Amino acid sequence: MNTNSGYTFARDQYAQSGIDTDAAIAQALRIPISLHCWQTDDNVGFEAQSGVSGGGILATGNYPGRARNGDEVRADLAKSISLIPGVQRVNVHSYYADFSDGYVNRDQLEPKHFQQWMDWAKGLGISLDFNPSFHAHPKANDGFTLSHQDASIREFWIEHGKRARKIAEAMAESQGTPCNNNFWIPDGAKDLVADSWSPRARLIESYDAIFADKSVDESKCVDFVESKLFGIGSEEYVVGSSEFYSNYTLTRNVGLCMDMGHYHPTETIHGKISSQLLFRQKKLLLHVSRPIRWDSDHVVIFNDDLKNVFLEIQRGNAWDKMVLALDFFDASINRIAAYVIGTRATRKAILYALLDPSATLKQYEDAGKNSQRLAVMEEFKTMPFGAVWTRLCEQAGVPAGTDWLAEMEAYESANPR
Ligand code: RNT
Ligand code: ZN
Repeated sequence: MNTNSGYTFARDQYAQSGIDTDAAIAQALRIPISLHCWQTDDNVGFEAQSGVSGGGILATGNYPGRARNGDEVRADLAKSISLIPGVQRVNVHSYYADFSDGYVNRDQLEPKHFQQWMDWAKGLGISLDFNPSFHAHPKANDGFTLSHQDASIREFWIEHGKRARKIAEAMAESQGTPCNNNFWIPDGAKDLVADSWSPRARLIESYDAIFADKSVDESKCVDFVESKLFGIGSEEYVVGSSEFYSNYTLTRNVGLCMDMGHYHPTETIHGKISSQLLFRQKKLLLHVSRPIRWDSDHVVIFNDDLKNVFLEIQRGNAWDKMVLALDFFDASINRIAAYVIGTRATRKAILYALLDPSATLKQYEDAGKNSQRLAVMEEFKTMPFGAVWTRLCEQAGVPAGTDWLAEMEAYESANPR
């Protein structure tokens, strides 16, 4: 299909509003998106020894093709990345460590357990991000980790957090770009608690102990902590709430992670971004996700919630203050498809935002011309955006439209699991 004429028309249409589509494509391709390794294998990881799963998160569905080992996880990620335009990173969780020299518990992990990941990333020309893992482990069975009432359990998890920072630092050194290191803990309770205070007080102490290690170079290991409202088994009470982490990160100068699925079921996050960023020096990490009812992790699609997040970033000129990572898992569809659909939707929403007539809207607003502002916002929804997206894919050398489906199907047939 010759899409050139479509693009020429689109470029002219946008140019009439002063928008440079070529520049928007170039910028959209440069913005890194971190692909979460845990979609490949439905969050199972490589710790067969621990014998537990879940712990606050759960991938549902029985579609075949789950990756069963490190090689399959990495092959699936590489295949997915080949079908997605732009700069991608890969986000590794600590339960995806390489145990070929023998299993070690999470308080014993070292950079060498992730050497395979670092070598692989180098070969692919991409960078890694990291996550200590506080779920799916016997010492998380009570539903509490860093905020547990038992000091020995807290100590175990504090040590894990400290080691994760060293691993992230090693990744940064290996790849020559900072490694974003995200802490999410499942701590909370299914039902009413009598004391919501003490776990939070202990959580402050535990994080302070983890971040007290000043030998870690914070320009290499960039730490974030992720809030949540409720989870499976923590429906009533979550220790690390949004308010908790907002205040913790501000007073400690640690990065905040906002997951789009971690708020009330009808609550969206775009309106929160400026309120957060205006108070901080550190970047904001976004877990791009799609909440549906009780689930926070459906495959991301190009919907209003997603568009509004990136429009907000564009209108505040805040691209440099954001770190973008994906967080969804669906075991009911092909795992490559999940990545390709979700990541392409994310990059599509980035491009969409970069084509926004932000300057015009602001001029109207400053002049009190709110009818004009609304009219232009509305008109832009039907601009020939699809042709610009197609051009972006072609420029990046990845299949445009749904042409990637044939490659996914061929890969699926060639790799029966
Ligand atoms: C869980 C958090 C967290 C996890 C990953 C696996 O609710 O969103 O980010 O999904 O760390
Ligand atoms: Zn998340």
